[in-house]
Parts: sequence; C-alpha cells; structure tokens
Amino acid sequence: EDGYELWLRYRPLGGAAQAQLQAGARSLVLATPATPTVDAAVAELRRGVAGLAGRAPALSPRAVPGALVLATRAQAPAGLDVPWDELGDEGYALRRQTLQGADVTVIAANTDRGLLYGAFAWLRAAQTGADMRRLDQRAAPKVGLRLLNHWDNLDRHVERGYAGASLWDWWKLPDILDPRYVDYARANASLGINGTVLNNVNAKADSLTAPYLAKAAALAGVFRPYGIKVYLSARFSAPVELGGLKTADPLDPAVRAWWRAKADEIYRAIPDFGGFLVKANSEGQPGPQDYGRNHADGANMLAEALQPHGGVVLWRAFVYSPDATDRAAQAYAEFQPLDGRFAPNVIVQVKNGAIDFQPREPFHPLFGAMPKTPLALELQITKEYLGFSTHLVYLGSLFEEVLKADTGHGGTVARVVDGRLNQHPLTAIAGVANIGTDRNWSGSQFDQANWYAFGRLAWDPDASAAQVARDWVAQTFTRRAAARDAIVELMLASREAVVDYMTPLGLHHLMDTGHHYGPGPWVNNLERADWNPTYFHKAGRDGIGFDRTATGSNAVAQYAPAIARQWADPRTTPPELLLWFHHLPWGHAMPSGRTLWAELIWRYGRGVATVDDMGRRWAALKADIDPQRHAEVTTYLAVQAREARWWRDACIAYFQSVSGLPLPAGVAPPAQDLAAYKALRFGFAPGR
Ligand code: BDP
Repeated sequence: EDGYELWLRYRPLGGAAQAQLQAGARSLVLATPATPTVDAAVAELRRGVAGLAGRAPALSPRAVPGALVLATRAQAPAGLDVPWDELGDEGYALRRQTLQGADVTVIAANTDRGLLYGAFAWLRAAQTGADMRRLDQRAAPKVGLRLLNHWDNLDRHVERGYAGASLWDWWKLPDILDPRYVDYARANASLGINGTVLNNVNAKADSLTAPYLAKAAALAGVFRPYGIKVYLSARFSAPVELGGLKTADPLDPAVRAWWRAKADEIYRAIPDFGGFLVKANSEGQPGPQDYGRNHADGANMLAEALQPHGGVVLWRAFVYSPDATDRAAQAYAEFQPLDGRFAPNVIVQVKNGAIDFQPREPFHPLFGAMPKTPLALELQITKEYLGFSTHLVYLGSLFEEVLKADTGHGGTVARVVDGRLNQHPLTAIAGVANIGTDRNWSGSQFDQANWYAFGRLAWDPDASAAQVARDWVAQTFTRRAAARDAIVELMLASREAVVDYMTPLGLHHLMDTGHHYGPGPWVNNLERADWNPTYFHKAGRDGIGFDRTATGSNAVAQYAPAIARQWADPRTTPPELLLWFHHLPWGHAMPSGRTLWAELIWRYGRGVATVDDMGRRWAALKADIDPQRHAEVTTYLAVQAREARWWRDACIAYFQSVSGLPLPAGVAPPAQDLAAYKALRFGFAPGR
C-alpha cells in the first residue's frame, strides 16, 4: 500500500459487517434524473460496495429489499420520509426505511450534488463501521464555499509544496487529461470541497490568457461532475501586462472595461467559473495602493466584472509593510476601516492568525471586527512552518482551536466564518493545499489527514478534530478499535508537540531564512526587520517576548475589549500565548511554579519527549498496519525525533547565549555549540 487511494480504499469489511453491508446494498435504484454527477455517485457506490462487500450492486428499476435508493426531491417515490427543506442545495439524508413494502436504504437530496455527498457519506459510514441497519443521518454544509488554494506555479513548482510537483500538467493541457485529475476530484468531493483555486496567489498574468483559460476549462470539465468549481488567482496588474494599458488603476474606466471583457471571456470558456482570489499590495504583489486607492477599490472593480456572471472575489488580507511597527497589527489597520465598503460579492480572506501560519497563533483580530463584510478563514494545510511533510503534525487540532476561539464579538471564529454571527449569506473557508504528484499525494501518509480534516471541518466547523481523526484512521489504516484509538491519540498529541519543540509559550517565526524548516532564532540580518526571528522574540539579557500591550505595539487593543483586557495582562494571558503579547523577565513566575527560563526549557524538552512517545506508540502498532506504510511512517518519525532535538538544542543554545543563565538542574546541555547550529545551510530546501 503506497497511500495513493487515500481514504477511499474500500478494503473488504470481513465478517458480520460485510454480510450486513451486502444485505443492505444488493441493488441501486435511481429516482433521479441521470446527470454526470449522478453517474459519478453511482460509480463510486459500485466501486465502494464491490471493495467493501465483495460484489458491486446492479441497477434495479424498482425498490426491492436491500436496495440503495438514490432520490432527488422532484422524482422521489411516495413514502419517503425526508426533511427536504433542511437539506438545502448540498445536503443529504441517509435513512434505512421501508419503502413500498421493501426494506431499503435511501440516499436523498434536493440536487445531484447532494446525492453525491450522500453517497460518499454512506460509504464513509460503511468504512468506519457504522451500524448500517440503523442508519439515520442528515447533514448540510454550514459554509458555502469550501475551497482549496493551490500555490502552484505554471512551471509546476509548488510554492511551499512538499509533495512533489503540481498536479496540473499545464504543458499537456487542455488535450491530455491525467486520470489523476478524476481521483483528485473524487477525494475532494468525498469531503465536500466544492472549489479549487488552481494557481499561486503570487500569480502570473499568463494564467488569464486564452491558452491558459482553455487549460483551466479542461480541468473544470473534469471537476464539474464532482461539484467542484474552478477559480483563478488574478494578478492585479494584468491589464498592463496583458492588455497593454498604461495603468491598472481600479478607478480608471479603461481598466474596468478590460476586466469586464476578461470576465466575459472567462465565462465563455468556463460557464460556472467560481471567481478570483487576489493577493494585492502584499510581499511585492501589485495592487490598488500603487495608484493611491484602497483594497475596497481594487476588490470592487473585480467584483463588478464578475457580478453579472455570479462570480465572487476572494480578496486576501495578508498584508504587511517594511515600515510597520508591528507586522501583526497591519492587516487590521488596513482592512477594519473598510468594513461596509466592499461589494456584496467580495469576501475578505483572512489567515487564521495575524502573522503567518505559525505552529500556534492567537486568532486573527479581524474575525468579528468587520461585521458588514463576509470574512473567509484561510488555513494552511501544507506545513510550511511545521516541519514540511517529514514531521507528523495533525492539523485538525490547530483548525479546531481557531474555529472554536471566542472572538469576544458575540461568537466564535466559526460563527463569523459560517455567516451566522452577522447574517452573511456568502461564506467561505480556504485551505492552502498540500497536494502534489507524490504517489501518496501529500508528501507523507499522515499529511493526508490534514487535507481530510480541512475538508471535514470546512463542511462542519463544529465537528470535532478527534472524531474526524477517528474517521480518517478507520478509512486509511485500521478499523480495529484499540489500534485506531492509539493512532488517534498519537495524532492528537502531535500538534502540541511541534509547538513545544519549535515555538513554545507564544514564540513565533523562529524559523531559519527562506526555507522555514529548521531553527534560526539568531537570524537578524534580513533586509526587512519583520523577516527576522530576533524581531519576533526580542530576547535579550532582560527577558524575552514581543510586547503587544500598551507599553509596546498595543496590537492587543485590536481585539474585542474583553479579550484585549485578558491578554493585556500577563497574569491572565494563557501560557500558550504569553510571549506573543508580553516581553517578560527570565525570572517571571509561571503558573507551574517554574521561572519563565525554566519553563521554556521544560517545554522544549516536553516536545522532544512527546515525539519519542509518538515513535513508541507507532512501533507498537506494527501488527496492525500493512508493512509498507508502517515502515514508511517509522522512518519519518525517526527523522522527526532527530529534528525535534535539533530544534530544542539550537534554540536552547541560542537563548542561553542571550540570557546568560545556567541550565536548570538535570537538563542536559545542547549536543553541539551554537556556532555549529548557525553554520548549517540548506540551499535547496523544497517549496521556496
Ligand atoms: C507565506 C509564504 C509565502 C506566501 C505568503 C502568502 O511564505 O510563500 O506567498 O505567505 O500567503 O506564508 O501570500
């Protein structure tokens, strides 16, 4: 097993479960018009049942005992007990019931997309060992647009990609369609992901030219039956680069006309095109500020072009400039005053935290602070700052922590994102993909779980990361309860472990230059202050941490008053966020009774100990897992154990050089001296 099949493996259930499934899926009855999406649902059910139960169901014209009935509202047979109105456009109901005298299972939905999601949900129930005789589930997504963002370049290099090259073979498109595109669509549809942004936010204008639109249209054609729309990252200066205009000023009539014509052209090629994702005036990308305009001016111009076609603009709020006093405060400063100024088809896309996908950040202060604007949550599935694809870190825990965070504005981040807090009909959640050409798709077996968790939590932001992990393990590694639970425990410990061995206590951005993989807390030579780890930790003889209270940058004041008050005081700031908000002396007393210095070192040690424990737990599972994947994960965990030590030792060596303090009793000194860690060079790290 090389992991190619992801969570759609459909291995024989065996025993009573297999007999039960056979009895409940003898035949397929279609009470719905035939569409490519229904075909996809039927093909998946046949494939799944063939694998799980050993025999594919035949199509049957009427409800016979043991049939699986796929019904949409318009053609639903009399006697179906389905709460249609609750299901919306994409929801489904799964029910075991008696229909026309026969004991059947019904998969019901208002649309064929709902049926497809229902088919995948039924297969998930079967794969995770649910009692198929008593099935009664209904679900509808809480967030409207559930999107992958690919940071894929047209030359197939994936920015921050650690799973090989881009799946999109732009050179061979549109004529040659890699069969893998279908498997990609199946995997996403199984989670409810309904949109994909094909190209990097650091966009080339070329992706908007006719030849590339034809290529994107070919991909859209493959994805359409699976309910997945295609979106593109748009380069703001495209009217200059492609259109020969002298300006890309969003208030210039010629520029507006160019975008309108471009949108018309796109919709001729891709009638259900989703819209544009835009990174503007950020890290050197062009944008409206180049012309003295603001983000709303830029976003609204594109929104106007897409509006007649039903498209949306996802305008990113990831901005920071070299002269800012605190990079964490800039997005709020630029965007919050624009609340209410964006067109109705604009969504502002905000990263989970105010810096950049760190192992832990407090939630972004924009959540809850722009009630008149739909805000999308941008999560990073690819682990740019969490050990790439060689470290095992289950991100479900991180995603859940962000979604459940109370914004202090009357609801959690989840309630902002699903639109319920401020009654926004347009809602979105985005994940920066970790998918590439590697056979296992995500660079490691366990990184598949992060794609899976993103999709499940995008569909239901209230889902539990632990339950999602259980489902994933049952679908990928094992259904045996003891082994499954052991793997889940290991996954749930992994996120805190990486925080501990990389950036404990609210520290952030200690990664070495460019690659963001290994430790570089000493780095202070980059051209911009806010690229340097020393800027973020501010460690010196006197102490450590970034003062974001009133005596410092006061970024804490961007949070709702109750949260701001709590986090402005080190005594009420949770230890996990302490050094994010406070600069404190090394002797500061921690709730544990240790000094800050001792606590820091203790946490680095705990991170390494947890990784060692993960290794032991995995080793004990040898009999439960197929040899190929067991051996592969074992090797990866050994790398992680070595590199967790590298992180711990390099950071302790550096912080000790700054604090001048002796190591607490019983702590072994770093394996090497600081100079040795500083001398390491990684010129060809992936994903740059
Ligand atoms: C950072 C990445 C960079 C991205 C940028 C972004 O290092 O490669 O282009 O974010 O989100 O995390 O635009």
